[in-house]
Amino acid sequence: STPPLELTLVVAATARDMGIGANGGLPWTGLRKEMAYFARVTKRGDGNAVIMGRKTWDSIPPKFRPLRGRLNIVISRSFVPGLPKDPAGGPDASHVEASSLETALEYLRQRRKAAGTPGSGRVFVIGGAQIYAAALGLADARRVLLTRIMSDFSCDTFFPLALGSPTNAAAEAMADAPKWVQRSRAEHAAWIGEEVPEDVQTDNGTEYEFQMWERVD
Ligand code: FOL
Repeated sequence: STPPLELTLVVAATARDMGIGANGGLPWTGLRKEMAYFARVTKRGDGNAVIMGRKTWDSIPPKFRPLRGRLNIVISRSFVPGLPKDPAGGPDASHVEASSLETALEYLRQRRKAAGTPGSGRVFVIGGAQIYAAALGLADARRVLLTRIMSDFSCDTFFPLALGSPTNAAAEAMADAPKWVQRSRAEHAAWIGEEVPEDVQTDNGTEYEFQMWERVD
């Protein structure tokens, strides 16, 4: 049956300052095994959806767009307000356009009444900063699959939540701030449905580590 609509944010960010982007794209090139992890995890299971902002959509190479095997939902304030329409040819033909994260989620809630259709599986929020911030403001945001990039890159866009950094302790001490905890490698593996490597990964000379964080409240 259809799982509850909970949001999982997927992000790769620098360990030092949670940098996620530069000049309209990713700050790094050639993290091929990391990108393969992103693709596998967001595809696994049936009928998953990926929600992204318009700038992130524009940043994906056209040959990979829409992201295959997933219902792509793109958000822009310039899109027609109200409940999104399925594109001609059905919801897997290309992508669905929504004017806000809220209307995107309303659209998915409607679709999920019919099990076995695209959009009835897991829902991933894949950026960028504005869409992550909107998602983190909702109680539906339960989990962050964070790839922590150990090397430093110059960034102009940042993930709007400090996970596992000293500044987070201060944020968490504030009243009402949601608390985020890092899950074990075994819990992470069980949720994504594949083994999670224990050691630091290296692609193209860049070191990184796969983590899963969950909101506890
Ligand atoms: N999360 C993580 N962990 N890594 C990322 O690189 C990442 N990138 C975005 C959002 N969350 C992320 C946004 N940027 C593609 C390109 C850029 C992008 C997201 C996806 C993309 O082309 N994906 C293809 C794989 C292409 C390939 O195999 O090289 C896909 O099918 O998912």
